[in-house]
Amino acid sequence: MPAEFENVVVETDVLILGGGMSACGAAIEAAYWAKKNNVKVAVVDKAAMDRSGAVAMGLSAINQYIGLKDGQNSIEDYVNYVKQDLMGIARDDLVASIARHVDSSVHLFEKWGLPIWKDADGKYVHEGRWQLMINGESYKVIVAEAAKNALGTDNIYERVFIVDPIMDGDRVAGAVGFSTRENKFYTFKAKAVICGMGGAVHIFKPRSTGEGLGRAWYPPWNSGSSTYFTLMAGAEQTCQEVRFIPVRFKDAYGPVGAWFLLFKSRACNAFGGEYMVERKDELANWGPYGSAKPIPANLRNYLGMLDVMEGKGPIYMRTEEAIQKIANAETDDKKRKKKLKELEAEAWEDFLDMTISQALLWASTNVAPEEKPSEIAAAEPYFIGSHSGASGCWVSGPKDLAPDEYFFGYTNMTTVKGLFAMGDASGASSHKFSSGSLTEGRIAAKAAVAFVVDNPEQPNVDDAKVAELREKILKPLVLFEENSGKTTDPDTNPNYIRPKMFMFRLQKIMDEYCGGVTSQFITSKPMLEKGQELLDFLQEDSDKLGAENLHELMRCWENVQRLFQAEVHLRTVMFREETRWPGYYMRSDFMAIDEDNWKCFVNAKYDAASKEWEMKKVPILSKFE
Ligand code: SFD
Ligand code: AMP
Repeated sequence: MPAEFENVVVETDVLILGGGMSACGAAIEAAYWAKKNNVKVAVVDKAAMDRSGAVAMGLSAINQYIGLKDGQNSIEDYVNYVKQDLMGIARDDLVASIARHVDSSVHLFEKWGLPIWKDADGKYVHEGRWQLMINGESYKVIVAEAAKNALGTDNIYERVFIVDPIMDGDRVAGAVGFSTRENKFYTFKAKAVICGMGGAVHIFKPRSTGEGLGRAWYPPWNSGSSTYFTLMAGAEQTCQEVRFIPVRFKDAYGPVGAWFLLFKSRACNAFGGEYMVERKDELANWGPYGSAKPIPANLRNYLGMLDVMEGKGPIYMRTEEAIQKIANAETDDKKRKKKLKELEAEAWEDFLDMTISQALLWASTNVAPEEKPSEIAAAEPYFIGSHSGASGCWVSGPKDLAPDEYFFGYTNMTTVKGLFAMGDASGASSHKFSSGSLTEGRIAAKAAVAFVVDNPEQPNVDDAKVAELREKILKPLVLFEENSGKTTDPDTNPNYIRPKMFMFRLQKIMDEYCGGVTSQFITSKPMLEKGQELLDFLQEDSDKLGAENLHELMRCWENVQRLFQAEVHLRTVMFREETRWPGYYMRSDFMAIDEDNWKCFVNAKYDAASKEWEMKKVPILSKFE
């Protein structure tokens, strides 16, 4: 019960929220500048940094590497690529800010011990133009070790779940949360806070239900904490309509990048038709982006979806064809056999490094990728500012790259004084991936230390407000304790709702009304309005969440955070009256791109006191054009 909870107060200068890729980058950079400026730094992660966040299972590629030193590509090339891929909606200044530093982060990974594939000449092996192949099962362990060495474990708080910000007027003053293992309520007081609590998963009903429940492409433990925390602080959000729908190997969500780019595989429908070829005329309907190279991710999705809607599924990744084609390029029989073995090993390692369940599914369904194709499908929506989605905070660009309107003091600071965002938490700067997220963490941390040096006074922390937050956060334990004995089955009780049931309700609303898998990613104003009405009821019921133990308390708050991620998404989809990213979602009432009226960002803001939302259009400006 709450009375048994110890109050733990931590005072620091820079508080890093999250322990993932961006947070590790932030910790490393902050530690360096902190020593020079006598500034204290702390990291808080809901899990254990060695295996927390999206890279927990490892990865098989580093998806952002520019190759500046070798003159392979320029920063402008990358900026153009990202902008085209996002159908014209991206912040050039932010993308360039990361791109100009990302190579140095990749070189650090190698120095710390990450094996990056090399060819016979000692050059990195590319998966595609921007991607490098790695043996990345231990990627996160290696990066976390560097972060821990830089900061010292005394400054790292693991298994502490952050819920709300502490505010001093318009300035952030810290954060509150609770231990997921012990009865401890944490108050972190800080002069600057950097938010890197990842993206959001399980907002929409996943394809994997029942016995596969919980399996997702992106990590299920990233539950929208970044969006919730920054919304509650009053930070402006951007691109919250730009969800990411990844095409993945069906049911175990194995990524497709290595197959399309490294193995150069085709995807075909059940009748052998290749949608990227047969439907290429459709691309002309989508503005200047349909002729971009590569074709934007959402348009690639869309062409496949059209096949599925016409009943031409399943869609298959032609792994067998791709492997045989590469092996058959060897003229000598012995070499061909050797090559085949190598390719088989690479195919399995791709998943064993990154999405182990896909390898398990192959094994359990007798798939030999060199012999049999595998089904692929468009997955449920995810919120991820670092991949091919764009949702996150509206942050300041760097002074030298940002147009005046996009510069407000410190790089990567949100519209709230002292609050910074990075990785999945910062928006409109897609395609940063693991390497770019770590790089953005470095950039944000350097700026946050500068903010603390310029603003050395500790903002005021109102103890009464903290006590109020503590009561609110621990309330689900009280509701359960006081009421669970009143029914024979603790799952069915009129006085509280358990977090799992709450999550199912949220997912059903989003799936059916906001363009999830079962509605073929299609929605419209009337559907969204109905969805909003149902979300309002869910908002009311969120006050009645009940938790049996600490683990369920975390589940309760994860789902409140998901609810706010859902609402800001739904409202932004409703506000933008066009279909700009077919293949991510389609507005059946505005089934076309509208360059004249909607080639702009849509930004959203929440006022926690009045519970009111504000939506607005923001022009796309660039110093690059
Ligand atoms: O193949 C709280 N990603 C890929 N990146 C690449 O570079 N190459 C790939 O190959 C990529 N692919 C891929 C990727 C991810 C996944 C899951 C798969 C495949 C299967 C993307 C990157 O991983 C991603 O861009 C970065 O990791 C994003 O970094 P960041 O820092 O924004 O998020 P994080 O690493 O998930 O960390 C989040 C942290 O927050 C913590 N946290 N802490 C306290 N309180 C709370 N309430 C919290 N909520 C969350 C988490 O524990 C974590 O530490 S491929 O598909 O393209
Ligand atoms: P994925 O495995 O789908 O997450 O993709 C990994 C990387 O490859 C990302 O940078 C994608 O943008 C890119 N990618 C995946 N498929 C394709 C494709 N068909 N064409 C171009 N780039 C792709």
